[in-house]
Amino acid sequence: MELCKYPKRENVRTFHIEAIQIPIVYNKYGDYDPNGLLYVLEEDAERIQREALERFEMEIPQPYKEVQPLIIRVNLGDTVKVRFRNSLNRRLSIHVQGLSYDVNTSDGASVGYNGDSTTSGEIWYTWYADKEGVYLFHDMADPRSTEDATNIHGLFGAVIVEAPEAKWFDPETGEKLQSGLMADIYQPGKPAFREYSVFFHDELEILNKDGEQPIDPHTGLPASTTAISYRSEPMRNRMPHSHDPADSGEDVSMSSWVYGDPAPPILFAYVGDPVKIRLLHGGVKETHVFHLHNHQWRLEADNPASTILDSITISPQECYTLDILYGAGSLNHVIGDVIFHCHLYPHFMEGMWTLWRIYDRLQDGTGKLPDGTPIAALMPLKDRECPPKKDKCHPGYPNFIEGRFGESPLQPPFGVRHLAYGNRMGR
Ligand SMILES: [Cu+2]
Repeated sequence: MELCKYPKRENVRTFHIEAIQIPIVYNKYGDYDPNGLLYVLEEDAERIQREALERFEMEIPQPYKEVQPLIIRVNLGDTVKVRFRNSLNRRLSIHVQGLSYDVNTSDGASVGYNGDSTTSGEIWYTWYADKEGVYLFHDMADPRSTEDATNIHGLFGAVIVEAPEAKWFDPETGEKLQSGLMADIYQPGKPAFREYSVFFHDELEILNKDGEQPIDPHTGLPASTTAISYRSEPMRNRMPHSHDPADSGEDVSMSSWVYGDPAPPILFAYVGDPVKIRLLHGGVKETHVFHLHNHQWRLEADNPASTILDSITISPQECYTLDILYGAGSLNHVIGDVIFHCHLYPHFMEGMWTLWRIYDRLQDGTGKLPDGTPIAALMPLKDRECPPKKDKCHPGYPNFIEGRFGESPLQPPFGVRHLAYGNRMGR
């Protein structure tokens, strides 16, 4: 057979995407955007709308887990075909940044003498996945930054180009994954890794549970809200429980023992798991500084001489892949909750922070957090040693800490001892 006729794998991947409009609830305190917009896969559209509206109608509106920025994954070398259906009462599009496409048919924009590839109905886009990495997409039919436009309300997502032959699975169930912020990625010849997508976005249109503009309790002035992946945990909802200055320290105000878990998606791993964070700025307003505690990465992942970072400035519409050195828990094999946040403190206070939770024992879905919330199962990566099971003497994080929900957190056992105060384990 002539080499040029040698059969090759059919490498076209097709996605059917819609845009839906629903109120997006940003946290358990009922803060919400009444005019939320998001891209979803067509097969999920009806379920997501129904479930999200049901929770929105509760006495205090509650978030629905699957309301999240759309992430689709493809392999390097794939041709990506997207059928975009728009049933909303405005022109919309999908414009991808960084992948190749024909500007006349697949730009998702209406620019100069180029063809208009925005739509009021249905359109097909073709993109070429010619480089590994993470690529933001968003609506370019209305590129304005105002509340009348689409970006502020969440109309963005991303395509991740994985290694050739890589496959992706649900970290909770181990099943094949169609879309989702978090995935376990298996690739030939290299270790499997946890993949976490983290979208920063800002200057949202937010009302509180009573349908009013949220007010900063310290200034009495209107409070802004910043977000990670359609969720936000502003400090105005986590007021100190007493006037004791110790109750307003960071170790209390950020603690899940005192207030429960923050709203933005928590990242889960077993200690030592290889990890890539796909960091994106979905918004169009402000620059942020992504800062991750206790871990570092190289600015250029494949360059051993490259600068080592634990913070990176990210401007609107930028994307980075952070290949975390030494994996979850870093060199000191830390277990527990590791915070990440915008390092501009007003943004941090307005909600832009959450946790990376690193377990030491197998989580099979039967555990409970101190506030009673079930702990979701986490599939161990199959090419690593399975984490040990819990037993009576080794309940695993977070259950080995003798904390009580609603009370100030304690030091971990045999952790930092304070002679004056001690801790309950030490007494
Ligand atoms: Cu910021």
